[in-house]
Amino acid sequence: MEFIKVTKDHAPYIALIELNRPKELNALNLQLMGELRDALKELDNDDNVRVIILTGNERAFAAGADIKQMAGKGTIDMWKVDQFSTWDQINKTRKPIIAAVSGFALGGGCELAMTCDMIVASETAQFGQPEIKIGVMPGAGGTQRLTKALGKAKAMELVLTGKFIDAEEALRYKLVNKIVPVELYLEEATKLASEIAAMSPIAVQMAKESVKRSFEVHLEEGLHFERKNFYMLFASEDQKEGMNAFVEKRKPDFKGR
Ligand code: DAK
Repeated sequence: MEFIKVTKDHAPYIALIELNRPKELNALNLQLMGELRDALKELDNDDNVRVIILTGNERAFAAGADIKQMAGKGTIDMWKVDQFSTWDQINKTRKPIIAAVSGFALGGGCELAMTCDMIVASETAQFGQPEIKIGVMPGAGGTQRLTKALGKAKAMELVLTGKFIDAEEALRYKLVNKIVPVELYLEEATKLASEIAAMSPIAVQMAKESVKRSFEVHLEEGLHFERKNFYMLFASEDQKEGMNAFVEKRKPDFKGR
């Protein structure tokens, strides 16, 4: 891996993926995106990993797709490149992914953070979809996810002007879970990840799947999906452990079975 760094034992059951093209503000070139896809796939299959944190560095989470790599491309070049496999992989990763964002999260970088399940932001974080300023528009979910998070008026403003919003505004619009001082953003993301990692990983993954489903289907269908997952969890040892631990007034020890 040249452009990302993967630490599997960042904390118990928590893997850390760091985007690592600091000079280019973590601009997402094709190699980086391929590495990210492969790492997520591997971590999703690793029983010792329950939660994944995705981060950049203090200055930039990611300043978008690599404009220098895209500049000379034509439609067919863009179409031929298998870019969607990375976004598909993020979307289908069963384990929760927390984005720990500091500095710029722009264009594909903002889309990447929004595709994660939660965002812990440093007070220096800036979010935006500035593609309009370079003659294009968001292409990896920005018009959809930003609109769902911010509502039509604000999303339209950001997408059509390329303006950024700061961490405070992102929190107000419920784009991020919390804001913390810059020196604490990774620590806070790790705390949140650890809380989740202490739960049954099967229940966590089914709950994540159910919450995500609410974005895809109408209420009746979503409730039906949720109910099936709820019943399914009674086939797990973790359900017995969790409920017995409650009755016995002790801490549960979930095994992911
Ligand atoms: N691509 C390539 N290089 C970038 C970059 C980018 N997106 N962003 C920054 N850099 C490079 C700069 O060129 C500079 O490199 P050198 O000139 O030193 O070699 C270095 O990073 C530092 O940047 P600056 O000197 O510009 O730093 P400043 O602090 O002055 O400004 C900035 C920071 C973030 C405001 C500025 O760099 C900026 O505006 N960057 C571009 C932001 C942007 O427009 N992002 C959107 C890109 S388009 C899709 C998947 C993804 C996408 C679309 C489709 N499919 C799956 C279909 C995504 C598209 C995009 O994201």
